[in-house]
Amino acid sequence: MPAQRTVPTSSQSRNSESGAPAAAASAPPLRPLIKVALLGDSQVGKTSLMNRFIEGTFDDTELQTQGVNFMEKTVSIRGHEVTFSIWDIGGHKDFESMLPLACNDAAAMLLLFDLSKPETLDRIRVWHQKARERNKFATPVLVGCKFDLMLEAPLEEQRHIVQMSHQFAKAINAPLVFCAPSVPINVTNVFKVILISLFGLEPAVPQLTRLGEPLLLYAGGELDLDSVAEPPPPLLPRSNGGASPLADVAGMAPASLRSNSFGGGHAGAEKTWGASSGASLGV
Ligand SMILES: Nc1nc2c(ncn2[C@@H]2O[C@H](COP(=O)(O)OP(=O)(O)O)[C@@H](O)[C@H]2O)c(=O)[nH]1
Ligand SMILES: [Mg+2]
Repeated sequence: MPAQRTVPTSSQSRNSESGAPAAAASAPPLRPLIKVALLGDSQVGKTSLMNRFIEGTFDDTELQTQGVNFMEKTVSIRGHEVTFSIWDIGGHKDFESMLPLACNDAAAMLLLFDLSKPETLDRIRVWHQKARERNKFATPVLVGCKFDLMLEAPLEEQRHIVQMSHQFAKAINAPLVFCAPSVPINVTNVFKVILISLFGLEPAVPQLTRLGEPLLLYAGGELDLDSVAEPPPPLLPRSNGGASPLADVAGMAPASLRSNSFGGGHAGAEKTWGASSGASLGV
């Protein structure tokens, strides 16, 4: 079963004067926990996506994740807090033994491939099938990573990978997002799309549908391959976020971070950024 708790309603937070039991007044507010499994071949960008979303950093060295890592981040959405628990699987041969840790109880699975290596999209079939054997309910999102590298390919190659990934997303009934943790582009939006899909929220995130754009397709959004987006200005990797015309839209309110690992992996710092500012996640 997906790990979900309900967002407290105003009636749940009534105090004893308004008729609710006294215990309810002192109980901490319930906070939905959304477990997200990161799946996909080694080196496609899973750890980079997690680090960029959780810590706002990017490391361009090639580190091989060992075992399974998880990190948590609490964000504020429309006045309520939700916690993402993100599980990042290593790319070692024995990955199948790690799948249960990442997949069991996941509410969402991000199926990642490298937009500059079409063979990693083919492999998504296997990842999807193996994950489904373990979890029939998790909401899938197909994520093409390293969008900055894809823009360096000839337009016809770009068109091909866009069509193939769109076809695959439709086949598994999944939203499709192209992102680049390096810049960053669409990193926050990946997690907004999870919330939109899980909670059926009325989205305030515009869909991006044209060739040359970092695709953002959900809720049956269709590709528009007849028009090509203007070539973007140079996409410069940034180690700590920053403004870029294609960069993530703002609106994420980090409340707290926690990381851990099983069986080794990147060192995970324990860190707190203080309470949520109450800003909306913007979905
Ligand atoms: N150009 C570019 N490189 C990236 C991007 N995301 C990750 N990388 C690089 O790709 C390599 C593999 O990334 P990593 O997150 O470790 O992949 P994982 O094995 O799937 O966890 C690293 O050298 C990253 O720096 C991106 O958006 N653009
Ligand atoms: Mg990794």
